[in-house]
Amino acid sequence: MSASPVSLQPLPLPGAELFFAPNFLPAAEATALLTALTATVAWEQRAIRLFGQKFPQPRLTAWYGDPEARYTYSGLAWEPRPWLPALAELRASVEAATAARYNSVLLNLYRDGRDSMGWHADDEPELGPTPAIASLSLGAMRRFRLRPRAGLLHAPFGIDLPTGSLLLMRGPTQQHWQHALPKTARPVGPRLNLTFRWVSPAAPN
Ligand SMILES: O=C(O)CCC(=O)C(=O)O
Repeated sequence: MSASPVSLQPLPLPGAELFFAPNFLPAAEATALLTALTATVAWEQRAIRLFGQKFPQPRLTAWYGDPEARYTYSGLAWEPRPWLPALAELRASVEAATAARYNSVLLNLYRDGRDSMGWHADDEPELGPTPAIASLSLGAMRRFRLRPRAGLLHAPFGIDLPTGSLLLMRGPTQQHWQHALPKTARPVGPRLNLTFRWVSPAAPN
């Protein structure tokens, strides 16, 4: 993997610690990874319960990690699948670039502009209060949005995440900000996101 070391640039936002590397992976490597992961990851479309009804999530997902990295969000429990070699290699380079440890990765595949991720913060107890979450983008440009949580007066913030880019959220970011990956009416190719996380039992915050 030729990605590291790279320097992550800080993105100033009050109450957050955000860092960004637009060219974490070379374009050709990002394209090859998108093709390989789309074909080899065990994608699922899981259902979430809303207002007493079940709805399919508007994206495909998968969870890989160390055996202890069990995770629950939106009422869905995840048992980690064993690391694919490509994911293990990426974890090592993301750890080196972000100076943090990760024992799992959540993959989200937004197949077209109708797929999305709603507003939320990654504030589940098993992530700890100040989690480092490293988000690698592959495929079509991904518009990533942040908005302040109650108590923080600030305008919403948006950033375009190109293929091969790496965004790190850490420190108190999840306490003060929510994030989302909205639908788009623009014709758009697949957008793939990998978020590397550390899930308890022993969260290294
Ligand atoms: O696709 C994205 O960047 C959003 C991912 C996300 O919010 C999450 O996995 O919690």
